[in-house]
Amino acid sequence: MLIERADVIVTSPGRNFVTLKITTDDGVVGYGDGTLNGRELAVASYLTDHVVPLLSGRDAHAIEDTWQYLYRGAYWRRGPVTMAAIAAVDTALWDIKAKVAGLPLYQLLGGASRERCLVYGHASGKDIPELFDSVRKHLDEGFRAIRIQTGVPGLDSVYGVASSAAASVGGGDSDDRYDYEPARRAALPAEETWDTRAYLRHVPSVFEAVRGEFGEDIALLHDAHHRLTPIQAAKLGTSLEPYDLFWLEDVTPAENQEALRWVRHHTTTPLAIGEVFNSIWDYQHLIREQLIDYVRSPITHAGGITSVRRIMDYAAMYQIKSGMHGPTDVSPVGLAAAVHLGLALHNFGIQEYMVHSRETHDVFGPTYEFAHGGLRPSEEPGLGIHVDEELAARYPYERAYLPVNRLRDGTVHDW
Ligand code: KDG
Ligand code: MG
Repeated sequence: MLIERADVIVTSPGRNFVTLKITTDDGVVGYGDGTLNGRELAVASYLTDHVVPLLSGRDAHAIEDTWQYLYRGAYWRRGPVTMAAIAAVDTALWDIKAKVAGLPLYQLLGGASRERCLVYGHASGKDIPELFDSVRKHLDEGFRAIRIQTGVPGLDSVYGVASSAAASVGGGDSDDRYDYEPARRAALPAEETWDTRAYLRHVPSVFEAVRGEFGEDIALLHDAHHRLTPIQAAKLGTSLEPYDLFWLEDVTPAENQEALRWVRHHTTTPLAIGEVFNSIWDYQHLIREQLIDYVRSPITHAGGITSVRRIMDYAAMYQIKSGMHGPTDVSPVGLAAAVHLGLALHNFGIQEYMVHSRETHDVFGPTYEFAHGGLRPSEEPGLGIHVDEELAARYPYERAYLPVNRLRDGTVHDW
């Protein structure tokens, strides 16, 4: 079975997505996600100009060989653009293999290790009452694990805080959907102002309030979004210990693996990192020295199912679990792949689930199902994705950027 053609689909049903569609000579179609938020067209060009011309005539079943061919063959290894492009090809080929086998993809990855994948939703509010409403909505919709982000007194806009926290999480009929979409459609990125001391003072009181209101049972998570130094991160981890977090995410900028050693030596709050990593090498020391508890890489940004599986097998040797990134900028194709892999992995931990908008659902037609606080893929062969290409074409690409962050004195800071 040979690859006959590959087509790049760029669509923007509410936000931008890059999807690769591979078609074999006997007409089997597979899809892969290569969306890189705010830099989508770089991946689209990498695929169209440099990868698609290499694919036709290749054995569609030779997934590992194609992965190595694209990774080693480019000479220029790693990087978010390259690895998102490889992920799109890899995922599409797994979709095809599973369709040909007549099996849902998770069966090819070893079969189900559990009933469904526990997910966490995003609750947020500019203040405590709004946050509580958002937590209640999530609990009503069946979430058992919830990420908590709030406004910080004195700061106008803070990462992770939705504009409309009280509305439906996404499954309901309200048009006024609960939404936190950081990439804004505009000619220039929005600029936000940041104050680390104000943040560090405020966050423990938020978790104290949430535990006081909702009790000890819900799994609570928090994302520091790369903004702290190791010693600030250690202080935050220590101050949150009484509230028993499921994890504290991205406490320091991700490039320096050493930073996590300092954090780790000070706090027993579990640590998650890696949504901006794209290679197993980014985890080399973190995993071997057991400096983290959860691996955040999604299939979409780390080279596909083939390479995330490799990272997770390495992590399994050190009792480290998966916690794949699942914001709305990972498309339903990427989320479906994550849920198939998550169902099969022995060291699955949790899956992020930031519900996509209705327009996005209509374009991609995912068949995974949310119930009892978890996601489960459908039993149909492949990934269980049905892209409506005519509908996709009605949503042309619109330039959008993630925000830029500045300290009060104007210095650019990590966003
Ligand atoms: O594109 C950037 C978002 O995916 C990121 O800001 C979301 O940190 C994020 C998360 O944990 O979902
Ligand atoms: Mg994050």
